[in-house]
Amino acid sequence: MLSDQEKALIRNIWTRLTPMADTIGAEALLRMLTMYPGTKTYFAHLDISPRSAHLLSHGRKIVEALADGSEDIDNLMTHLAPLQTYHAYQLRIHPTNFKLLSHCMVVTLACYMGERFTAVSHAAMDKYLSAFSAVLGEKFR
Ligand code: HNI
Repeated sequence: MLSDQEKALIRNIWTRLTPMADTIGAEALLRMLTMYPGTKTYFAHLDISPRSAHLLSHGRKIVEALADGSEDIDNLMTHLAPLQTYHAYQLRIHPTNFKLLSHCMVVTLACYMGERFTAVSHAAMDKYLSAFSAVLGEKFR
């Protein structure tokens, strides 16, 4: 469902942003935790104050997983199997939460990329994040 052009765009965005993965990821997380306080229940064991070491390191993991997945968009299902199992069975993250984080990630990208976050990039990123989220949420019962 993503065209080759969109896939290249997504890869390019994540490659460019990986050097600031911790900052971007932590900001997206903080936006989610602030706007949707219910999501805090999943992070009770972490220090979620702005730019805490936990938030930065967790933010980095998220962005790196998104960047990594963008290298293999046609095989997200296989590629994300371990992360899918972890989120569904161990962490038991309700799938609605992936939409919330995806939205906050898009807002964060818009803040950091400014004019480079074009309508075409936005649409492609929406599609990528919803495909990624669909896989992570699929096994939840
Ligand atoms: Ni998520 C752990 C990636 C959405 C709650 N998460 C991870 C890890 C990665 C990751 C990578 C670390 C795995 C490991 O250590 O092996 N998570 C992602 C991605 C998305 C996402 C790419 C969305 C696109 N996670 C969410 C959402 C929530 C969430 C929406 C809850 C609202 N994730 C967690 C929690 C952990 C976690 C909780 C464990 C944190 C810890 O360190 O204990």
